[in-house]
Amino acid sequence: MDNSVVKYQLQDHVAVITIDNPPVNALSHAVRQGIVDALEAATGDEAKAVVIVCAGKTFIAGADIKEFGKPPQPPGLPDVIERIESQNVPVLAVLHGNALGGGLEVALAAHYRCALPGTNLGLPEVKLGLLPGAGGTQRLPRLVGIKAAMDMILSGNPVSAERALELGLIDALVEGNPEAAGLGFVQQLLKDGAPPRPTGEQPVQEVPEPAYFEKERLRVASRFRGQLSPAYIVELVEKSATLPIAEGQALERERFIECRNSPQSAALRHVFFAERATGKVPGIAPDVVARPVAQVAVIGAGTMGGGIAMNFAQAGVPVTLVETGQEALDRGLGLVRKNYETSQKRGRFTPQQIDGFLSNISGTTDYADISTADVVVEAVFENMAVKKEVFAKLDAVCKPDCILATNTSYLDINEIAATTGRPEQVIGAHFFSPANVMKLLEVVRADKTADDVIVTFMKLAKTIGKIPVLVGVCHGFVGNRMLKGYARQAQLLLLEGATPEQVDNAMQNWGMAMGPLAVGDLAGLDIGYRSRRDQGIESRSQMETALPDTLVEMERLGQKSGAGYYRYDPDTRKRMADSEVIELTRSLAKKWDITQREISDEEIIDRLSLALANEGAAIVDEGIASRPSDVDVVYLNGYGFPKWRGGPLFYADTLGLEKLLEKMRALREQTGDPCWEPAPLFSRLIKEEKTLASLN
Ligand code: 3H9
Repeated sequence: MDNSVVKYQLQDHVAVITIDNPPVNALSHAVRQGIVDALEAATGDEAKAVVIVCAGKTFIAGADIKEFGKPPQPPGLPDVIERIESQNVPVLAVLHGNALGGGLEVALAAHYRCALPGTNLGLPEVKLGLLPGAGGTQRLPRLVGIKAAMDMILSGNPVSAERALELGLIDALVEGNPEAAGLGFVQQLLKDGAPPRPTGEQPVQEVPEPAYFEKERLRVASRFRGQLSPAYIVELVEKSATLPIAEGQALERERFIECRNSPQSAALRHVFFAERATGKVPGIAPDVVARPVAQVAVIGAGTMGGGIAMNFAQAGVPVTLVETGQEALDRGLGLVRKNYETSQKRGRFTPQQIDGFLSNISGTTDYADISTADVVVEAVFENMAVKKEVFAKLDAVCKPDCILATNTSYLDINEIAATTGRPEQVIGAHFFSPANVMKLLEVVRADKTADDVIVTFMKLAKTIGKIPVLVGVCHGFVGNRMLKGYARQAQLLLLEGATPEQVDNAMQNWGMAMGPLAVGDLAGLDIGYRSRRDQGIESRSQMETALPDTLVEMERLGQKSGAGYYRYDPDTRKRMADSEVIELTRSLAKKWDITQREISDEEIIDRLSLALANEGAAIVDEGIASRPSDVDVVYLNGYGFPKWRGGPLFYADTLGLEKLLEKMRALREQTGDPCWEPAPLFSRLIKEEKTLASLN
């Protein structure tokens, strides 16, 4: 037999099943059917053994995620797994690249496993709001023990082939071409008279005390707040020790289907594809290629500049930090070194790795030293005059085709570009703090930015491990523009009678990494204060910023001064509600003629989440973002929006656009605030009976 994605050959009485379904050999319906047919053929041919191997760069990377949400087509993966395990001759899986999810489950059902060095083996289903649905929770503990299996399935993180060998997950490491290596291994098995060895028939290794499972349950309840699949994973791994494989798998299947059909998994699957879609820029011809980037410079060795430089250094791209004076430069380089010392203490990098990174970073106070750089990222003080001055200098010293990027959070990049004689080489690169940690990078296309500059920067962003989202020029680009309305609602709610704790707790319980006021205290209230003064807004002249302006003038700057919206314990940094702030909101409410009232958590959640969705929809409509999913990616990766809610615009679809409009109209009625005028895109989509997702 042979179908287009699964090939079958008999070689020396060994059936070789080769899966060839690029790009990642996902277990699509055709692959599942192909495996079953090939096993049938192997039985018919009286093969002495079966080898399952993959063509291309990787073993099977999992079920085909695109098929979830569509009507299931038999054979399902559990049937395929069952068919593999019950084969009456030894079955060997030969792993290379990635053996993930359903891919690892195929390997677990095989009787023997070998892997090439460099293979990643894992069950990442939890990251998609799922649990392994084809025996993974039942077979992995049988091979590696409960604790190792629990860690792998709950974290979703893969282990290396070397670690897999230590754990007993594979039988051997093999070298060379996967098929040839597998055939060599299987011949040895045959010579040794190795029998079929169904994993499901083996007892579970190393079963811990009940207290261990109790601890895991508690850990999961706090770490995966609001999520469905992690608690089920603990249950299923625990049950693997006592239930026969068939019963364990039946329970796993039931739980898997519930998770697969949940809005959480739909959201996380959306995130998976959304994060991959950002790299596809509409309107740029496919023949536009990225320029090579061999040398980068970063202007400004402050916290941001240093963090940006670390990204390049870690990706092996030599980077020069530029400062105005030696003292500032030394301080900046010292900060980078200190950051690396912290990561070494945390076990993130080895001293050797850090030496390598540091050898990629040099410093200078002379712009002439960066004349050969291919890309320069400016990360100086957020002030138009200062930035213009830097760009004039860069224009004078940098080679003509050097890309000049600005790490502004708000400023008009067209204005910055116009100060140079090469506006087509100017682009925005809005990194998020801490720049060496945060994955998001808003790449800002100015009016004249050339297509190949965009393509180069998007590729460079991926090289340094970022998720780049291309956005257009406007105040605050995508993320900070949306943040404005969100933060404004938080302030208005305080004046209307909610406490900082109530607002933060409501949002955190809803899934946000932190509440808006706790974030303000962490970042420092003086940042917004200074920015408002820079924009010419008088202190306490606006209702929505009267409270933070007053707090800053009381020298309550947030965590760094021991008090902001909250008071902080000087030793433990534990936050405490502060009656002084509540009193202050009362007096400000009076001043602004606002009658305070009881506010429900539901209203807090609605007002903050709908403010995000409304601005996000306007951003899409104006073409500032290419698609709704790009807006989601920004908010998910830069602002702590819960991934299992899919992002502000996915959430809007989940709520239903009609319901969303109804809620916004009610808020308009209740508050009289024009901000609740729904973005026109919502009504258009409703009229066309479409969702925001239809624009992705
Ligand atoms: C599962 O297995 C459930 C079972 O337990 C039970 C079932 C009953 N399906 O990431 P890349 C596409 S759940 C469909 O850029 P890389 C991806 O969209 C699954 N498509 O490459 C992209 O398409 P495009 C458990 C998939 O080299 C292209 O492949 N498995 C799938 O940076 C390249 O992807 C996982 O969760 C898929 N499963 O990384 C693994 N995977 O070019 C998910 C990828 O059109 N996959 N695509 O944008 C990954 O983590 C990474 O893709 C991988 C490669 C590490 C494999």
